[in-house]
This record gives sequence, C-alpha cells and structure tokens, in this order.
Amino acid sequence: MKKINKNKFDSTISKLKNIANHYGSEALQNQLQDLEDFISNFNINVLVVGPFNAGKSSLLNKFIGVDDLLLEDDNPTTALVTELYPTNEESHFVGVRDDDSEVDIDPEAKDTLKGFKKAKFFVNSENLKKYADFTFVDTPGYGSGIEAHNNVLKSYINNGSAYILVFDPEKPLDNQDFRFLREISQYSKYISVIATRADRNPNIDTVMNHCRELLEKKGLDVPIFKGSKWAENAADIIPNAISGFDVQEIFDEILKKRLLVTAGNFLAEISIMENSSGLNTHDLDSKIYEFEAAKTYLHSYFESQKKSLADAMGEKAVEAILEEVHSAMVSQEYAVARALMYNSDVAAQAILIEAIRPALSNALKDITARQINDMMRNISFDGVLNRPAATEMTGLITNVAKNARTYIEQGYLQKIGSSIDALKKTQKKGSTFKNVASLVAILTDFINPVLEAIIVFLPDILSLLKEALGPSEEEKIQDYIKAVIYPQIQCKLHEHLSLVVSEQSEKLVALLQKNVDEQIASIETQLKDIRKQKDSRKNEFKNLLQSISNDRKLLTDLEKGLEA
Ligand SMILES: Nc1nc2c(ncn2[C@@H]2O[C@H](COP(=O)(O)OP(=O)(O)OP(=O)(O)O)[C@@H](O)[C@H]2O)c(=O)[nH]1
Ligand SMILES: [Mg+2]
Repeated sequence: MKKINKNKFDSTISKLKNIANHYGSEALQNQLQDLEDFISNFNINVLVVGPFNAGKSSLLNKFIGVDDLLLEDDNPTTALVTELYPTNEESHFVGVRDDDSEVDIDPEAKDTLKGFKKAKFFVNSENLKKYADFTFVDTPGYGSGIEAHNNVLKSYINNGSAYILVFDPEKPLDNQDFRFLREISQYSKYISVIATRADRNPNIDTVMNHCRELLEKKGLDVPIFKGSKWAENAADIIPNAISGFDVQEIFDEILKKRLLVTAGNFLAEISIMENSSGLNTHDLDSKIYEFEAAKTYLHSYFESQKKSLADAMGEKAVEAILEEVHSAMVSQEYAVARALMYNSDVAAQAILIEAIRPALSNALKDITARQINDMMRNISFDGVLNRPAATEMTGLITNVAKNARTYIEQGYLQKIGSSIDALKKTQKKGSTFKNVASLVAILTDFINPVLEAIIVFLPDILSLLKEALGPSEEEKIQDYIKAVIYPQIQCKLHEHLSLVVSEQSEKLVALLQKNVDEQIASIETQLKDIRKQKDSRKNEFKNLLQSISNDRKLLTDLEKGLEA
C-alpha cells in the first residue's frame, strides 16, 4: 500500500513561515499552526454511502474482519456516523458529543448509541492497519423516510475526501441515487460504486452494464464494482473499490486547496497590518516641542532673575547680617565686660568671636535660603508647556534648590570648615551633592575672611577700652562696650561685609546659572534621544511597507504556483 508523502509541500510551508517571521503577528502564527495540525492529522476520509439496507455495514464488517462490529439488519439500521480507526490494543468504542467531547462506550451498548453526533470505533483489524491512510466511515442509508437518519447523513456528508456508494442491484441506480452522486461529486472526484448482494442476483452483470451506461450518460466518470458479503473475497471488495484512489494525488489536491486558503488568509492579514500601521510620530513631536519650549523658558527666566538675586544679596543683606551680629554681641555684653575687668583680652576676644561666628552664619543661612526659595518658587512652566509636563519640569528644577535649602537649614553652615568633609562623608557623589557642596563652599569663602578680619581688628578695638578706663568699674565698662566697642565692630564689619557680599552674590548667581545650564544640557540630551527615536520609527515604518510589498508578491506568486 502506497503511503502518503506529507512532506511534499515543505518548501511552500517554509516560505509561509519566513513571511510570518517578518511580523510579530499572532494571527499568522495561528494560521501556520492550524496548517501544521491539518497536515499531521490528515487522513483520507472514505465515506461508505448509499440507500438504506444496501449492505454498507455488512461490507465494512467483512473488510474489517469482525462480523458483528457494525449492526446489520433488514430494516433501516445504521443511525449514527461511525468512523473506523485501527488500534493495536483491544477494540474500544467512543461516542462524540455535539461539543466534540468524547466518552468511552460500553461494547454492549455500541449498537444502540443515542445522543451523540458520531461514534469512533477503534478496532484491532489488519485491514484497517494496512489502509491506515484512510479512515473508513459507515453512514446511515438514505431513502428510508427516517428523518433522523437523513439529518445525520446530511450534516456529515461533506466530510469525505472519497466516497464509496453501495447499492442493491435489485434496486438499480435511480434518480435519487444520481442526485446523491451529484452532491458528493462536489466534495470529491474520488468516487466508486459497488453493487452488492451479487449472490442473490443472477442478472448482476446486466444490471451493472445498465448502471454503467447510465453513469456515463449522466457524465459521471465513476468505476463500478460488484460483490457479496458471502463471497470468499468479501474482505477485498472495499480494497478493490479504492484501488483507483491515488492517495498522494488526493493529499496533494486537498493540501493545495488548504495552502491556497492559508496564502489568502496571509494576504488578508498583511493588508490589515498595512492599513493599521500608518506612521505616527505625534507623541514624539509633541515631546520635542515641549522640551524645546522648556529650554527657551529656562534660559530667559534665569536671565531675568539674575539681577533681582544680586539686588537681594546687596546692601539689604549686609544690614540684616549686621543686625544679627549686633544682637549676638549684646547677649554676650556681661561676659565680655567680666573678661575685660579681669584683664583677659584674649578671653573677651574669644567670647565675641564665638558669638559673631554663628550669628554670621545664621544670618547668611536665612538670606541665602530665602533667595533660593524665592527664585525657585517663581518658576512656572504653565502656559509654556502642557500641564503635566510643566509640573514635571518645575519639579526637576526646584529639586536642586530644595536639596540645597535642606542642607543649609540642617545647619551645615554652622560647622563651617568641616561642612564639605561632612557632606562628602554622608553624600554620594551626584549632581545634588556637587551643587550643595559648592553652595557651602561659597558661603564658607564668605564667612571666613570676615572672621579673619575681626580677629585682626578686635585687639585694637579692645585696647581702646583699656586706655579709657581702669579696672573694676564694671558698669562703666559695660556702657563703654555698648557705646564705643560694638559700634566700632559694626562699622568695621560693615566695610568688610559690603566688600565681599557683592562678590559672593555673583558666585551664588553663577552657581544657580550652572544648575540651569546643567538642566538645559540634560534637556538637550533627551531631545537628541527623542529625535533618534523618531528617525528609527520612520525607518521601521519604511521597512514594514517594503516587507509588506515583498511578501505580497511572494504570496501571489505562491498562489499562482499552487493553482498551476
Ligand atoms: N444475501 C446477502 N445479504 C446481504 C448482503 N449484504 C447485506 N446483506 C443483508 O442485507 C441487510 C442489510 O444489510 P446492512 O449491512 O445492514 O445494510 P446497510 O446498508 O448498512 O443498511 P442501513 O444501515 O440501514 O443503511 C442485512 O440483513 C444483511 O445481512 C449480501 O451481500 N448478500
Ligand atoms: Mg448500516
């Protein structure tokens, strides 16, 4: 028995696979999977059909070699489509429900099955194994007037890849049979006719000739065989009837049709992808617009803010610092007076410096924090950018200022000198750290020279006191400190502060400007990245269109090849 070569269309299938791989389409992969399942499950369904009581079930029983496998009777008998499969194990029977679920059937009940769409009989039969490329199917006969039998046959009839029509020569082929033959010839050209019960009909050859002529006349090119279930060669009647069915030819024909369907589905799927693909860079374009606008805004905002920052750090700042220093000194008035009374200039100096140092740094802390705060608070991208982007951008910019402020407020400036080291120890090196460290450094630079100046001029100022008064006049000393020494210190401090404050405010502006520049640079990096994304999206789209057009050509060529 010739076997089907199922690999014959492998090159066509691998072309389809290549095409499917060009797209991440689940639909195409499913099509391929269905096709592969179809091929691996492929069998030639041979439907044994004919009028009721013709002897269909009897012929199949003989072929299979089990006499009571399918019920035979003089009445309309077969009620269920029964597919016959070979097995190496003991025979067993399965009922298939409408929803395709399957149940095992008790062998005793196999002849009276009810409530199933069809039955599957697995039989340990040499002939079934020998003709394993075929699945033989027993069907209910037509013309019995039993509606249920007709319906079962009707709903299954188009499942055949080949047909054997069995008739009783005592009722030669009539119009009903020809109508039936015409219907099945739509589904397959592989049809044979068997006149059975030859043992009972001495005129069998005349009947066969008559039927042969009729078939020819009706344009049906169908071979006709005869046989009897009682003949010795009864098991060979079906093999004879299918001997003209070329299994490879049947497979090729069916598979070509199936491949054409798959190619058609591929073309449809590719068209859908083409229609829904469209190049859309709207999201990227609006991002580009947003970033460009943010860049411009940041730039002009800081230009306009520089001057007001410098102003705020000018004379007004000096006054505020001096006020802080003054009240710090006043609070140490008594201690200073006592030190001087006991002739300890060094102690008096130390007390004053230790009072002035935190006052200076506190005042600076307040002013700086307030300035940075004001500046950052007024940043608003609203109106320049859409709302979510504006919030995000404002957050990005003010973050640096917020961090700087936190460090100032946490008192790093009071540990001036060691502040940067302390920061280095506690902070990872990042952009925030760098900014905060620079800020602390600027303020350190600011305070230290002022303190150094005090250390230089303080002894001279204090020695004024010694020249003016003798010891033990505590109240007088205190008055003198208040009236002469403190104003002198304030005066000297004013000179120094005015000198450094403008310089320091420039440094502060420069630091903030550096911050802004960094933000602009980061915006530019992101812009570059977005533009790159836009280019690659354009390219991808171009490639998709190209591959759609290539694959469409491949598929239509493949269709032509299959149709030829
Ligand atoms: N003498 C003789 N009787 C046969 C032959 N083939 C079948 N019969 C008898 O004819 C009757 C009908 O046979 P079945 O095999 O049930 O016929 P069927 O075509 O399956 O009938 P339905 O299932 O009703 O469509 C039974 O009583 C069989 O024994 C045959 O070749 N010679
Ligand atoms: Mg039957």
